[in-house]
Amino acid sequence: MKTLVEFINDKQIEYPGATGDLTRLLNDITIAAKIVNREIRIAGLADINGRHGSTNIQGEDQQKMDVFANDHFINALKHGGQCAAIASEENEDLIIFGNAYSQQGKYVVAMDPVDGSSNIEVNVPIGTIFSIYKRVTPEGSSASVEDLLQKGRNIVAAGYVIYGSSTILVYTTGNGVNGFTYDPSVGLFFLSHPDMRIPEEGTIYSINEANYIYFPEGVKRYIKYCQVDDKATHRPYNTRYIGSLVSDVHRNLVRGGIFIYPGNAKNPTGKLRLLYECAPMAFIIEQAGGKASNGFHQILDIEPYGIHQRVPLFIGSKKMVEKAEEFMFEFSRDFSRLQGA
Ligand code: P6P
Repeated sequence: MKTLVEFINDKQIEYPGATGDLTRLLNDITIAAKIVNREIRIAGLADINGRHGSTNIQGEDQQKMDVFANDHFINALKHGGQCAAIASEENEDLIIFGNAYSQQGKYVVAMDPVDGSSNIEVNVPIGTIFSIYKRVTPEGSSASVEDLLQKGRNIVAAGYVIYGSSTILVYTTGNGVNGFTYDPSVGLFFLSHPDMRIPEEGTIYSINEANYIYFPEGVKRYIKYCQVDDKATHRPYNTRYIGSLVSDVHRNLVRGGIFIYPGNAKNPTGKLRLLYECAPMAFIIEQAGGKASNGFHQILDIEPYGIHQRVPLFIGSKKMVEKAEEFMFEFSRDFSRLQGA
């Protein structure tokens, strides 16, 4: 039963030039995740349910847990000294650490401290999403937004924590994907899902069909494709939609499937944020053998222009994403118009 700390340390040994800074940064994230997990597990008792009474840059009601988690992740990263700045869903502006200790940090972090937090009060699984980049500005100087506005291809490490029936941390440093289950009785994460690979095909499609009439034609055609009765291709597929990105993607990583949050007539760029939702999840899924795009271009190749930029997301089993992309290309005149291309 290898612990997460042992696993990270073993992996570090595989990198001769490693200094241990990334190891310490991953451990800082793990500490904050344990604190968040503790509160989520007793949310109904800890006065952590419901709205905080403020809104975030997205204009969304902040949940008490959003603020609690954001504070703890920022605190852990600030005092860890490896991180020079954070882009968080909960903060309009970049969080730049001004102390000299943090300014020496080699890395910056993009994070969604608690994704899907409104699900807490109905006891639906939620998650934390993070990605780590090497800063492009000189160590010792104050970090800046250019340190975060990097393509997902530049991600050094990415992961998520799913606070579900069990708490599992899934992460990659670009050399495969591994999952660790938290044992609260000893306060440790243990390797439970070694070398995770997403099936190339699946029979689950995950999309909020309430928005059907606003979808691009290519998405509508793909949904109808999923519903065709054809036993040879295991259709009709099953539809599953939890309304929690980490949960929907984790299920597909384990079982196979596709998750789609498309652009639509109301929101041409969709709802999900590139930097701290789509890119980290895309990095993880690609590392597990899957695919992630905006329907046309791979998520990891998209050059960000803003830390809260939104993009459409098609993510999951490689062949399923490619089939959806075929429909998008075939009917792209509609999507390009939506995208204002
Ligand atoms: P909708 C949760 O609010 C979230 O950001 C993701 O976790 C989830 O996939 C998506 O929004 C659900 O959005 O519009 O279907 O409720």
